[in-house]
Amino acid sequence: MRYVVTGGAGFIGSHIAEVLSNEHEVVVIDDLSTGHRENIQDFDVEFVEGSVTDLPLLREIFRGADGVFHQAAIASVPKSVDDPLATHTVNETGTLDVLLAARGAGVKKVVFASSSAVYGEEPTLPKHEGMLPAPVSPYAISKLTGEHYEAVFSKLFGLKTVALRYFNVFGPRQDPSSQYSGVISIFTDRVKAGEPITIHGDGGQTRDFVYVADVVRANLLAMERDVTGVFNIARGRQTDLNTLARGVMEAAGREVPVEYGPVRQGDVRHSLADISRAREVLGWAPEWSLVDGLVETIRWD
Ligand code: UD2
Repeated sequence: MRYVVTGGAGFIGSHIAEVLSNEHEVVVIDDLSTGHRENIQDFDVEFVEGSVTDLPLLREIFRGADGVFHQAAIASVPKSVDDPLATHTVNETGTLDVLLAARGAGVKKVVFASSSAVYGEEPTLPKHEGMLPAPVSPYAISKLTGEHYEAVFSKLFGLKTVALRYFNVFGPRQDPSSQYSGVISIFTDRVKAGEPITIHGDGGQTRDFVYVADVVRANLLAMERDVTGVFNIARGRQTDLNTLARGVMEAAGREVPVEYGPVRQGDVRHSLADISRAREVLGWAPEWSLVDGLVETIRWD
C-alpha cells in the first residue's frame, strides 16, 4: 500500500509514518513549522517539504495513494487565540485541501486527527461522541469543522473518512520547548535535567493521558477497518497532575522540587473520555499503562 502522512515529521505523525514504513510505501508531507526532519531520519519514508495549504502539491503527492493520515495542523489552542486566521488557514482550509486532493486522486480513506477540544466547556464526564460539541477556541472550531467536512465529503462523494478525537497524547518526540507543550513532555524534560517542575494551580486538575503507540494503532485500525465517523482516543482514565508529577519522578528514579503557580488561563479542570465507541466499533483498546508509557518516554533521548 502507499500511504501519505501529512504532518508526518511531527510528534504523532512521525510515529504513524515509522510503523507504516515497516510494511508500506510512505510519503511524509510536512512544512517543518513544528515538525523536525530528525523525527523521520531513521526509517524509510519519502519526505516532501510543503504545506497542506498547497493544493496542487497535495494533488501531485496523493496520486496513487491508498490512504491519507491527516495529522498536519497548528496544534496549539493559545496560538489559535493569538492568530485565529493562521489556524483557520492551516487547519480548516488545509483539511479541505486534503479532502479535495484525496477525492481527486481516488484515495480510499482519510483518517483525520481531531481533538478532545471540540467538547469545550461541556462539563459532563466522561465525554462521549454523542454529546453536542461546544468549542471555546478557534482551534476547537477548526477541528470540529474538519470533522464536518469529512462527514460531508463521505456523504456527497463517497470518500471514506474517520476522525479520531485525541485526548492528551504523550510519548517520545513530543517537543517540550514551548510553555504550551504537552505537560508530560515538559515534566519528563525537567526531571531528566534535574530541574524543578511547575504545576499550574493545585494539581487537582485531571487529564486522560494516552500513549502515542496506542494512538498509532487507533489510526491503523481506522484506516484498515470498514468504519467511518468520530471516535474518542484516550485511555478512559483520569489522572490528576499531582499524581502525574510523582509518576514521572518515580519512572525517572529522580526527585525534583515541585512548584505551584497560578492556574493557567483557559484550562479546563477535568477531562475524561468514554472510549466505548472505539472499543466496540473500531476494535481498539489502549494497551499502554501511564507508567509504562512514562518509562518509555523518559528512556528516549
Ligand atoms: C490539550 C491539548 C490541546 C487541546 C486541549 C483541549 C496537548 C498537549 N494539548 O491541552 O491541543 O486539544 O487539550 O482541551 O495534548 N500543566 C502544568 N505544568 C506545566 C504544563 C502544563 O501544570 O508545565 C498543566 C496545565 O495547566 C493543564 C494540564 O497540565 O492543566 C495539561 O496541560 P497540557 O498543555 O498538556 O494539555 P491541555 O489538556 O491543556
